[in-house]
Amino acid sequence: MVIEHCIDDWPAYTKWNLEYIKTIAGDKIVSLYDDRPVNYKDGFNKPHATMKMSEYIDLLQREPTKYRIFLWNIFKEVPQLQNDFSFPDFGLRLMNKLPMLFFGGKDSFTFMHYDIDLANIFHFQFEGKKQCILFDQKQGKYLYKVPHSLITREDIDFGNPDFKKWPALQYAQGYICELNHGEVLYMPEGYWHFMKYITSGFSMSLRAIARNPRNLSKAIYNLFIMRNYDNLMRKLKRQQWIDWKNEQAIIRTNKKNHII
Ligand SMILES: O=C(O)CCC(=O)C(=O)O
Ligand SMILES: [Fe+2]
Repeated sequence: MVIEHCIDDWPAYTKWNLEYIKTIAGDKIVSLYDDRPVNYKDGFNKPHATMKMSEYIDLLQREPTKYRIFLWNIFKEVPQLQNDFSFPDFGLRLMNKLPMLFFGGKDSFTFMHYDIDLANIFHFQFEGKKQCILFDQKQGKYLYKVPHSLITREDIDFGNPDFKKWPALQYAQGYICELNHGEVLYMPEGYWHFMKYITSGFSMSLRAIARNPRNLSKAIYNLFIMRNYDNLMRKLKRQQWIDWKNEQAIIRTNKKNHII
């Protein structure tokens, strides 16, 4: 699932690093996520802080930080960056309006999740190194997934899982890889993914719409119903709703796997 040497001819392959992004987009204000647990006061997948991009890059270069940029469509703000890469022909129709950048500090991680639109994702690594752990959809029943969400229990450390605390995890069969400069990770539609930044760095995702009709209908459900329902319940039931979902993650996983 890791493709090598596929972007060696892109200008971005040699040009794009943190220093370059700082010179070209340093004055932009960016939204940042950290690893705090979901709180009812936040909307569905909402950021936790903002910073000037130049300050954020200084931080990334200076010290480990939990702050990440998740899904930044930088190309809307700095369109000339689009000249540095092309949309490769992977046999899937890539959505060219939605190239997204992801940044993170050393030791930060992106929680285990699948993408709301169950897209096919091509994840291009520019600066830094990250560890990626992937599971197909069928493994979902072992992962303590939180109902009405796209994530698993946030207190599971997928980089070093505690099988005593989370026994169902030992049945999950997944993939693990390290992604380096210039490499591309292909994540088939609906795959669960967890990413840990081994060093600070950044990457870009290109996506192609789900082709399996079941995945496509799930995407439509997630985008138009699940997300709104979850937001509504946060307003009505507050932290109780979040706590109930987290409890259900355990109850349902145990039940499915006959764990008492
Ligand atoms: O790189 C990351 O932090 C997360 C990437 C991701 O979730 C994605 O490409 O869909
Ligand atoms: Fe993702």
